[in-house]
Amino acid sequence: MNALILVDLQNDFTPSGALPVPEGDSIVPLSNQLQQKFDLVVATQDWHPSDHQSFAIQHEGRQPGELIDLHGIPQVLWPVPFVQETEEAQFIFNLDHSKVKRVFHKGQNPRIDSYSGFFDNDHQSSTGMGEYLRELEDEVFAVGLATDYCVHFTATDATEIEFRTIVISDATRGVNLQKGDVDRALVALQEQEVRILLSSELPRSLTKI
Ligand code: VGL
Repeated sequence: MNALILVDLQNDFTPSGALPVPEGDSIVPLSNQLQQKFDLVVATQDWHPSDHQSFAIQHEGRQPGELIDLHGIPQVLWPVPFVQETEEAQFIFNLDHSKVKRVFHKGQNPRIDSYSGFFDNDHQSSTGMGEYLRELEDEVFAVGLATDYCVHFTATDATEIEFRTIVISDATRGVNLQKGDVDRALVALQEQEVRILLSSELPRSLTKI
């Protein structure tokens, strides 16, 4: 059986958001369409407290895009995206979420980021998504934002905890803070035995993939 994970399809990634991803909102219609093929659809949302330490503004003299050591873990500093309960943290307005069975919030601990939908970046706390999916499915597909951060980390963790993992690459878009980040993320995923497919390569029935 298979599940689709919609990764962080949230307003702050759209062109008017705090962390616009080039063409971030363009994948919403495809993400809507793909949901129809799946037995189960779940979603993740970044859900930061307003003083989250991944925000550059929390570190005097620092700018978004800089890399720091945050309690022993490398951390890119960001503007102020995905503050919990705000409109900017909600699903992108035209995302159909009527099939979404569960939404897993991440990044709620102000001291540590959570790019993955499964665990915080130190792998100490789980969102519960792995346990939830494990009871129901053994194969997971990921779409969403951003290819080079949350999709990458979510798919890496999925394969590490032994789901068969597929990223549908045309239903993702990346930040590309450094040119080539998206391509490097996709290569790294393949090296971790994550399959990268285009939506056009998906069979009509997903049970045989
Ligand atoms: C993300 C950068 C910062 C993501 C979240 O969802 O991919 N990227 N925060």
